[in-house]
Amino acid sequence: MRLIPFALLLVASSLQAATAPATADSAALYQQHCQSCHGLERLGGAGPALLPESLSRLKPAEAHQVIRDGRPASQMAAYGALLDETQIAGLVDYLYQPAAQPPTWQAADIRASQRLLVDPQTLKDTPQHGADPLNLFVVVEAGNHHVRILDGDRFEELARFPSHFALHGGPKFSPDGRFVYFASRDGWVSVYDLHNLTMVAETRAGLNTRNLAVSNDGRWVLVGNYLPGNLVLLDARDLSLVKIIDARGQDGTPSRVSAVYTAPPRDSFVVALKDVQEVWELSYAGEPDFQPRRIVARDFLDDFSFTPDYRHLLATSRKAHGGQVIDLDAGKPVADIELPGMPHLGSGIYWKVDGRWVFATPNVSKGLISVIDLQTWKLIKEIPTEGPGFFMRSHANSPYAWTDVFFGPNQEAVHVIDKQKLEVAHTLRPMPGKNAAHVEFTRDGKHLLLSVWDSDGALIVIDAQTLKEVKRIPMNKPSGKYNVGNKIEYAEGTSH
Ligand code: DHE
Repeated sequence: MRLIPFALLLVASSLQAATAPATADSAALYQQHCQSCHGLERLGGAGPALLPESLSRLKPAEAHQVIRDGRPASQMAAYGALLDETQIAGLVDYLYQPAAQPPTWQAADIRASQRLLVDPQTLKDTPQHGADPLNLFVVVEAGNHHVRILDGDRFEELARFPSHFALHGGPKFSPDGRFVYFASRDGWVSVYDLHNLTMVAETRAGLNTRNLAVSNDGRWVLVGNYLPGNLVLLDARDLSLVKIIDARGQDGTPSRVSAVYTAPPRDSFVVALKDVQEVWELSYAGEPDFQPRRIVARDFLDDFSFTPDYRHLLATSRKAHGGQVIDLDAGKPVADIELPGMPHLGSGIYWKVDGRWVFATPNVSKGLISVIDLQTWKLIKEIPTEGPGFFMRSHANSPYAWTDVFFGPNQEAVHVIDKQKLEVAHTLRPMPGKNAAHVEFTRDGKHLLLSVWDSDGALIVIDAQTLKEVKRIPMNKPSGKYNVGNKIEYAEGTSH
């Protein structure tokens, strides 16, 4: 998917907010009031990192308000009584400026950050909660930086615990579904034991992280970073550092890492680079050396999806005004797919129509779902929606694919698409006026959980056949939720 315009939108809107220029006083104010929580070099501590890279999603006007009024339900205090408006505006300007010395995060920093949070001897090897371990849901409650574990049969909560600030992307699971791995935007990687409902270990793998992947043999965690631009390989048992792999193109150009995924049938990690036109494949079969196999792409890559056999990957291409298809076996791009708007191929899903695989992708700039034939790479259908969308989900046992209307005035709507007719069959508005978004099915596909992204939002359980609401669990911006069984089986219709 080509995500730049959305990111640019955030940055562009942030540039419109007026700020007073930072002065020498601003740096001193930072040291006096902020440094103890946000770190000496703004790298983060008890509070999040405050580097420009970390703040790209927060408008300066919002930062100003948080400094003045504090942030509810967090340790961020209000400084309005201590600092005047000009001092706050100068401080905000200071935070959005690059650090005088480019920040570094090296092997010694990663090693020093690693913490074991439980004595492994005390952990039991069987589930201690009485629920079906393969039908648990891991729910990220973004509004208050917590995670909930739900029993996917009874939709009851088994555990709730605080996460690092701003988890992002899908958590990933060990092959047996026992351990779940989280990444925060500030680079913290944590592993949680779903049998014992306890956090096991954490390590800060970078300063600004994209996402992580877990190898299909459960031995390795690979973390993709924007800052520093690298891949960090961790031992999946305790998150100790194994190796740092600099992200550089074959001509030495440094790059950020857009995304990393595991490709189970290939026993490899596949990595998209953001600033050089290369895809990397790193095998973890046998005794791996994690040397990247480089595939030259036709364009820069952001997030991407695999075809069902993991032979091809589909990524957005601005040059092709749509998507590029890369053949991992042949090691080269094989097709361009012309698509309108800004397709979000990383969120696409596949299913069969008349025995042929199709791939459907939402579009972050146009109200439509593009459906592509995976044999011919041709666009076969455009399904109109009420506005641009972000996520898509289905299940092999469901006749429907679900997609949101994430952007624009109709963001309360969610479309239910008939997978065979390739048309919207139903449009639901689960909480009028509030953003209905991300969906995930139970392991058997009989129910689905839908997020309403609002501080006064909810996780809504829906019967996948009748589309009737079964249960509503109030939550503060539940972002993604992930079913253990679907994830470890890399099930059709869910994210991988
Ligand atoms: Fe995400 C997944 C990139 C903004 C919520 N998002 C991903 C992944 C990538 C990505 C590469 C896949 C990671 C994985 O699952 O391993 N996201 C980006 C961006 O580049 C972008 C547009 C801008 C940015 O600053 O990063 C972006 N993402 C957002 C949001 O604003 C969202 C809506 C709220 C948030 O939490 O920040 C958001 N992204 C999500 C979620 C997933 C995700 C919930 C997991 C989807 C899944 O079902 O697996």
